[in-house]
Amino acid sequence: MKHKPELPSGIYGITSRDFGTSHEQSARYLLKAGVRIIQYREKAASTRELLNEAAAIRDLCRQYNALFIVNDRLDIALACDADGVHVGQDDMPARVVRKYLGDKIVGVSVRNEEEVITAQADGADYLGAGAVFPTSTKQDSTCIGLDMLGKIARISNVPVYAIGGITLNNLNALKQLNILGAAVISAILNTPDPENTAREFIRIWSSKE
Ligand code: TZP
Ligand code: MG
Repeated sequence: MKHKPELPSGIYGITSRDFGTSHEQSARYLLKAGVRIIQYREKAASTRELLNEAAAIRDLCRQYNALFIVNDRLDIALACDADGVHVGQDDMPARVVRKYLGDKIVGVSVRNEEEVITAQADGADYLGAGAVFPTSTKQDSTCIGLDMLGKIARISNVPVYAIGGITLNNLNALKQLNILGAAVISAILNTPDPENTAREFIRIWSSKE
């Protein structure tokens, strides 16, 4: 059996085409900056387009020795041999994803303690907890706040990445909690120089304070 890769701490990069870069270009910026885990998140493209883009980003991730996760779509992840899949509470249940993914990585979005317990029982390897702060990137997200993020991090047996509204200004507040890292979209990609912004996120995450 292949050894399951270790999840990296720090910044979890998510691609988007909503901010003037393609998915592939967003991945390139993130990888060049040093981000070690990338999620391809696209809600509107055709299956063919998803597969082509996913395969291109998978190649990039391999080049940079980074993990590659596909959002929502088990079939795309399997077809392009991604490292894993990330599912939310309305997606394919994590226990079903686990069945088909074998020992690849399964990530699950959670908003409260009950969802943590279920995700763990379903075989999640990590949790994405949020939205921690208000965000316009995911319109239907519930804002859970720092207290709930802290509770989730305390009870979880698997690593937790915080997500939602995370910026260079609030990143430090997250570091005191027992989380593995922070997933970021707009505060990196919606800036004039995403690569340098991603570098700054990594710098702040890694700094002692
Ligand atoms: N899940 C919860 S909030 C969110 C997702 C995918 C969006 C995060 O985007 P941003 O721009 O970093 O707030
Ligand atoms: Mg989803």
